[in-house]
Amino acid sequence: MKFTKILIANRGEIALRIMRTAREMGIKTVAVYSDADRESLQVRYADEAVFIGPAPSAQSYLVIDKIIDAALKTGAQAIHPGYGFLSENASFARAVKTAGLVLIGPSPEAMDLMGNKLTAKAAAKEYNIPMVPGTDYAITDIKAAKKVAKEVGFPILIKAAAGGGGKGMRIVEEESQFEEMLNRAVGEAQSAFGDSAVFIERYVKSPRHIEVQVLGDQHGNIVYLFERECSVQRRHQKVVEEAPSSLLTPALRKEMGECAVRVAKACNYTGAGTVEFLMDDQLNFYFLEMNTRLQVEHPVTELITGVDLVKEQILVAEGKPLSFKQEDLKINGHAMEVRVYAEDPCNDFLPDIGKLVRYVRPQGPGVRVDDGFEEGMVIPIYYDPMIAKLITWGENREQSIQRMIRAIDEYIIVGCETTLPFGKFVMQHEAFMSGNFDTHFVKHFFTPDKLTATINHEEAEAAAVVAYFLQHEGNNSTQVAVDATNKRMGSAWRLNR
Ligand code: MV4
Repeated sequence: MKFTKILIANRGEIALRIMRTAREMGIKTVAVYSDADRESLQVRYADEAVFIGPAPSAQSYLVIDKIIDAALKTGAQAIHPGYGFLSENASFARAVKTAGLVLIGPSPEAMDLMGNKLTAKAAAKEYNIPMVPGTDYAITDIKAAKKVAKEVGFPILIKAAAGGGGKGMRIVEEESQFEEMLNRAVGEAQSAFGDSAVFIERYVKSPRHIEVQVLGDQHGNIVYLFERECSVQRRHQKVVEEAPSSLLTPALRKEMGECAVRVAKACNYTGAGTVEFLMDDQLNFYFLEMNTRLQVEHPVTELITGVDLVKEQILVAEGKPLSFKQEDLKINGHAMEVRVYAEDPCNDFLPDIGKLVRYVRPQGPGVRVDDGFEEGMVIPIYYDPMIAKLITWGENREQSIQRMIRAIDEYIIVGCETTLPFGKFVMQHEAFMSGNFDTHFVKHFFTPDKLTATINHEEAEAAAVVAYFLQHEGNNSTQVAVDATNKRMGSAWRLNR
C-alpha cells in the first residue's frame, strides 16, 4: 500500500517534524487542532486541518473518536500519533484498525505487552536479556517478597507494573521499612494507574540511562540504530540527550544493540521503538522497558545515522521491507540535543509561559532546530511547555558540544525564561565534558546561583552602556543610551554569554 494522505494526531514541533517528511515523500498531510492551536504552525503547514475541540487534551488530542472521524472525513489512509497523547494507547491502535485505517506505529499487541513492565519483563526473559535482580512477577505475599529483597540486597526499588518514566517508584533503604513502603506503593499504584501490581528490583545507585533505537518491518527484519544517552534528567524529565553514548565501547554497543533487537523480536515489533537500559558503574547493563513510539530525542539518532526515522516509520507502515541491513548502518560523528523549555531554571524549573516577544533561531553548520513556534506566538498553558529542541552535530563529541554552546549563545528568546542557560551550564560542566556523569548530574551539580552569576554580570554590563552614554551628553544621548541598552537587554545573548 502507498499512502497519499496521512493525518498527524499531534501538535507542536513533532506534528511539524512529521509533516515535513510526509511532504518530502509526496504525501498530503492533515493536521488536527484544538481551540488553543488555531493559529499554530501545524495548521498552517498542513494541506488540510480539522478542528477537534477545546484546548484541554482530554477533550481534543486524546479523544479517539474525534481523531478517527477526522481521518475518515478527509480521506487519510493512515495516522501518525507522534509522541505522548495517544501514541502508546493500544485501544487507539485497535480503533484505528477497526476503522480500516493504518496506524504508523507498532501493533496494539506490542503496545499492550510492553506497556506493562511485568509482561515486558516476562517476554524479554525468554530472549536472554539481562535484567536487574528482583522479581519479575507482581508481589502478593509480603513475606516471600521480603525474602527476595534480602537476597538481592538493600536498597531496593519498588516499581509499579503499570508505571513508567519514574512514576510509582519507591526506594527502600532497609528491611525494617519494607512492609510499610510496599503497602504504600500498592495503594499508590492502585490510585494512580488503576492497577495495584508492584514488583521489586535491586536499586542501581548511580546508573546511566542508555536507550537503543530499533526499527522493525512487517517482514520480520529488525535492526538497531545505536544508542542515545539521556542521563541528564531532572525529575524524570530529560534535558540533554546525545548519540552515541560517551561510555560505550564498540563491543558493548553491539551487545546492547543485539539485546535491544531481541526485545523487539519478543513482541514482533514493527516501526520505530526504543529499548531502555540502565548501566551501572561496572558497565553492566539491564533492560528496563520498551517505548513503543517515536521519541522526543529521535533527531540525535537521525544525525549520526543519516536515517530519517519518520520516513522509515511511514515506509514500514506501508508494508515495505527495510531498505537497509544492520551492516549498512554506521555511526557518523556525534549529536547533542538540548530541550528548550519555557521554564525558569532559577525558580525550580517552574513553567514560565508567555508570549515570544522576540524569537530568533540559531543557524549555521551542524545546527538543527525542531520547534513549533514563531516570534509573536503565545505558548499555550494546556500542553507541555517545550518550545524547541536544539540539536547539534559535530565530527566528534567535543565539536557537538562547542557547536551547542555557540548555538545557545545565538538563540534569542525574549518573553519567557527558558532552559537555554541551563543547557549551557551542562555543556560547560567538567563532569559532562569529560563524560564522567550519571543520572544524578543535576542533583549533584546544579544550583540556580550557577546561572544568576552570569546573568547579573551581563546586566551590570548593560548598565555600564547606559552610564557611558549618559556621561557623553549630546543632543540625542538619552535615546541612544536606551536603544543601546534595549539592544543588549532585549537579547538572550546577554543571558547566555
Ligand atoms: C531504576 C533505577 C535504579 N535501579 N531501577 C527511572 C525511570 C524509569 N524508566 C526507571 N528509572 C530508574 N529505574 C533500578 N533497579 C533508577 C531509575 C532512575 C532513572 C533512570 C534513568 C534516568 C534517570 C533516572 C532518575 C532517577 C531514577
